[in-house]
Amino acid sequence: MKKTTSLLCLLLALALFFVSAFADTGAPSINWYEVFVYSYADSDGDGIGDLRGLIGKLDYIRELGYDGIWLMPVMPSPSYHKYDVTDYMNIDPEYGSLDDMGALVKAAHEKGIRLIIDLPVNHTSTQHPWFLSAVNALKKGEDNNPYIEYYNFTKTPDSKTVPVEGTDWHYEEQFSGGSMPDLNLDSQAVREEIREILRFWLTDLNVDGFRLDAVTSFYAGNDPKSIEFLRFLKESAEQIKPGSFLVGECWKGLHQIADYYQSGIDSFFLFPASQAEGYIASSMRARKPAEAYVKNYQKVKDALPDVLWTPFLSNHDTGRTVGLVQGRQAPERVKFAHALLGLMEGFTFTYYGEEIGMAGAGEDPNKRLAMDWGDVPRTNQPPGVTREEYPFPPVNEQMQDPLSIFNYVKALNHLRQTYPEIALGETAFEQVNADSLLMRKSLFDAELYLAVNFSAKETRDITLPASLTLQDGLYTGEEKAVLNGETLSLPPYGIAVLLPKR
Ligand SMILES: [Ca+2]
Ligand SMILES: [Ca+2]
Repeated sequence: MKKTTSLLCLLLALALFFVSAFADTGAPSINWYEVFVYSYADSDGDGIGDLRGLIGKLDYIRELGYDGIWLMPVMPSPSYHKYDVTDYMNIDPEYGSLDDMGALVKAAHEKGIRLIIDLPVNHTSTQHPWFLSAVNALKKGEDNNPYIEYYNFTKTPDSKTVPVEGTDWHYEEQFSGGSMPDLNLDSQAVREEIREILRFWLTDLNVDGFRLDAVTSFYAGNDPKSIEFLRFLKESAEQIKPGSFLVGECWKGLHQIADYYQSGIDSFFLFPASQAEGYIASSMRARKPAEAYVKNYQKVKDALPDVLWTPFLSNHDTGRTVGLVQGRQAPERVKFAHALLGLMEGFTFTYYGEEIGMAGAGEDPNKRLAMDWGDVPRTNQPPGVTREEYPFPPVNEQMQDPLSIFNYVKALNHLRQTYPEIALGETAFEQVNADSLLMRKSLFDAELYLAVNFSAKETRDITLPASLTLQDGLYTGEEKAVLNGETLSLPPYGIAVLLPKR
């Protein structure tokens, strides 16, 4: 009975993966790569990364083992980060043109890479024509301007409002000081605009979906209303292009994230697994790291059963992995953090530059440094950078070094692609010691085991069932796993892939 139930759950989960997330486009994209276009690759020599530059790196991304890309905002904006949009149906001229975007999507699809774009619709720029028109009208004392209802203007200010100069009006701004007035998402006119924006990108530009920015700020302090708005976004996207992939930024704890899944959005970033205090990095620091990892993994399973997870270590708003795991002098720790991420179920997201162990912490621009290719000049650094640090060699050097972080991340990505049980299967922990564990991944009738050594020393603590053979592995150094009868010896931070004997 138990088995039938869990099989049904698994079938349901798979149905979600294959039918809902990816209707007619084949296997799901399981390894996603987040790109900040500004800092990535410059095609025209003006020092700013652009879409044509990214097109030139698609082979790199594909060979590294990524089959999905999330682009931080590409729409016109007065800021370098472009989270304050002035035109939702265009490309910022710094990055290129709509034709370039069309070419990027086409080229990505030809290489089997899906592409989603950031959609910040909690707020616009103060320079958006809607806001300029509304404010202009209020200053003239006109109250019949159609754009006034697009924002939340009020005459009773609070800590989240900003005065409109020369009037007694104030507007809501959740991200204070960012020149980012919140949209009034109750307005039917705003919802119609947003539906048209979704249609434009999904249909005219043929992107595969969206990363939804700041979803808990849609209706700040009112989760049910934010969830209702997310449902509107999901239903609209499904009507426009079934199978569109939507992933939301709900920067909260597990239980609040679980509530947000009720919206029908495909997935939400697993913030509790990310950053220095998150499940992955904190497990590595624990006195009994394997036990800590399993305990954390189980927490996620309990809170988020039967939904698609999107775990990650870092993004453009967080410190980078090198800092999270004290990895500057210990690249093996950086590699192993990636492995602990990659062994998780669901779609993993990796921020550009993590594949070479780039550093970044503190002020936001420091977390968004120019990609370090080595064979071409870096782009300009984003304005406001106070610390430029590259602890490991650039891409072109790491490519040549079989023991580099780059080649480790590449091997990990390929492992996830070779054995879809890892990302899409069900995870069970067969043996858990203080410093090592044996996990089983099963998907329909396929099954594999992963033996993981969490320590900086060799281990022989795992006792294997006699029915397994050593198939593959992922190693931070030159030493590999050895199976002698039922005794498996694993090198420091070593991971062995074992299959049932046929
Ligand atoms: Ca450029
Ligand atoms: Ca809002």
